[in-house]
Amino acid sequence: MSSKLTTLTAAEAAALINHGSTIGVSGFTPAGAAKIVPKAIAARARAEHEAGRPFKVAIISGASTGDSLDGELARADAISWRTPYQSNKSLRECINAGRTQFFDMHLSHVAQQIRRGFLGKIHWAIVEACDVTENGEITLTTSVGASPTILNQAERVIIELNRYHSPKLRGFHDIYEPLDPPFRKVIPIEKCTDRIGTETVKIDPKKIACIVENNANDEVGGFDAPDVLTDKIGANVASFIANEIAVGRIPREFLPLQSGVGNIANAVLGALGTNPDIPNFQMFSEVIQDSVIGLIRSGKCTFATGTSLTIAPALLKDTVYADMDFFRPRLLLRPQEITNNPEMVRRLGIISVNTAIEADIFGNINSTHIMGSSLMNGIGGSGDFTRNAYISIFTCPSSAKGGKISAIVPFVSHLDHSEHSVQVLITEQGIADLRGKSPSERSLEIINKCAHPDYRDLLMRYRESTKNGQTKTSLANAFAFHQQFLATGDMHGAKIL
Ligand code: 0RQ
Repeated sequence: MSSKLTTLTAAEAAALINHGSTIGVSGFTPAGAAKIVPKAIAARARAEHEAGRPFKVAIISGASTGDSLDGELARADAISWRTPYQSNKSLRECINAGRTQFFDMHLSHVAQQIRRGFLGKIHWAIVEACDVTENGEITLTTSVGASPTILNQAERVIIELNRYHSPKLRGFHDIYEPLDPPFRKVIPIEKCTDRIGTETVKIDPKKIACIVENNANDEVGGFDAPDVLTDKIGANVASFIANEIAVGRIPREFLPLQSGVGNIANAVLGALGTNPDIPNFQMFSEVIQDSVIGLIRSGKCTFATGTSLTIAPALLKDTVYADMDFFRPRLLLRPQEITNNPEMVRRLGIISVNTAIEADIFGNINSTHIMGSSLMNGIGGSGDFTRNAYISIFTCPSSAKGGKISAIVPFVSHLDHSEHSVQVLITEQGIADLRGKSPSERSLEIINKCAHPDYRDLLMRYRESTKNGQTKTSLANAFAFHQQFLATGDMHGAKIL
C-alpha cells in the first residue's frame, strides 16, 4: 500500500458521509463485506438521531452482507432503501415494518442497472480489499459481487484494508465488466475454468478518499449440521441426477453444478459428494459454501467458480489460506454479472439446485415470502439460474414448523419462479419430474411424490374442487391452506369449498 493514500479511522471516514447518500458496498453474503466503516456510520446515525437530526442512507451491495453492515445499520434505523438482497434478522424486521424500502432484484442485473443509472447515483463506495496500490489497483478479498462496478461508478471511494485476509488472494479473482448494449460482446467463457479478465480492479486513485485499516474475519455463521431430513433430500437429488446420467439425458461428461444458499443447499451438496454414482464435477455457482471445500479436498469437485467464498472463518484460515497453492488452481471468484449471467448458464448447461420456501401443485415456486407478505431474504440469484438452467431443480422439506405448514400448497402465496421455469421438485418424500407434463399431470405428480402424507388428501380434494380448464385453479380455495394457518396456526383442517 502506498503512503500517498490517506489513512483515517472508521469514525473519521463515517463523518464524510451525509444523510441521504447512496452507498455501494462490497460483500456478497458476509464474505468480503465492508465491516468497520458501516458500523461507524451506524454509530453516527444513532448520535444524529439523538441530536434530533435525520440520518439515513441507501445501500446497494452485491447481495447480503454481514451483521456489522446490514445488522448495525438496521438497528440504528439508518437504512432508507436497500437492494438487491439481504438475509439479516434486524434488516428483515425493518423491511417488514416498512421502515426500509427494499427492492428485490435478480442479482445478474445489478451491475448493468447501476452503470445505466436505473438505481440512481452512487455517492460513496465502501469496499473491502486485501491490497491497494497508489495507482488505484485494488485486490478484493473473499467476494467480487458487484464491487468492480460499484468502485467504477461511485463518486468517492473508501477502502477497508483488511489484514485478516491473505494478500496472496491476488490471482483468485477474474475481474471482467462487459460493455453495455448495443456494444456488448460475447462473454468469452466456454469452460468453467476459463479466465477472461484481470486479477485486480483498477480505478482512478484520485477517487480514493481514504483507507481504513481493519483486521476482522468475515461474519459467516456456520450451517446447521445435516439431519435425517436434509440427508434424504440430498440423497433424492443425487439419485435423480445419477439416473439422468444413466439414461443419457445428462451427458456422461457431466455438466457444471450450481447450488443455492442455506442449510438445505449445503446438505444437498454434501450428499452429491458422497454418492458413488455421481461423477467428479465442476461448479459454476454463485456462492461457494463450506461443503464445497471438503469436496475440493477429496477431489470430487475438481474446480469451483463463484462470486463469493462464503465459508466459516476457521475453514477459510486453517484450510484455504493455509494451502493457497492447492486451492489457487481450483477456486476462482468472478463478478456476479458473470457467474449469474443467463448467457453463461445456458452455454455451459448448468444444473441448478435451489431451495423453495413453498411450491404449489403446478410447480410455481415461492423463494422469498412467508404467508405471502413477510420477506425472508430475497430472490437472489435463484431466478438467474432457474430460468436458464439445463435442468432446474428445486428442493424443500415437504412441511415446516413441526408439520403445521405444508410446503406444498394449492397456490403459492408469492410467486418467484413460474411453472414454466421449474423442471424438477424434490422433497424428502420423493422426486416430481415435471418435464413434458401438463398442469393436470404435474399436480398429480407433485401431490403423490413430494407432498407430506398428512396433506395429500387435502391437496387432492383441492385438485378435484375445479374440474375444467388447462390449469385447474379454484379461486375460492387457492389460499385455503394459508387462511387456515393464519386463523389457527396450523394448515391441517383447511376448508376446501
Ligand atoms: O425458519 O429460521 O425460523 O427456523 O424458513 O428455512 O429450512 O432452514 O432453509 O436455510 O435452506 O433457506 C428459501 C429461505 C431456504 C433460502 C430459503 C422457514 C423455516 C426456517 C429457513 P427458522 P430452512 P434454508 C442463489 C440462491 C432465496 C435466494 C436463493 C433463500 C426458515 O434458500 O433465501 O435461492 N432462497 N438464492 O422454518 C413458513 C414455509 C417455510 C417456512 C421454510 N413454507 N412457511 N416458514 N420456512 N419453509 C443461487 C446461488 O448460487 C447461491
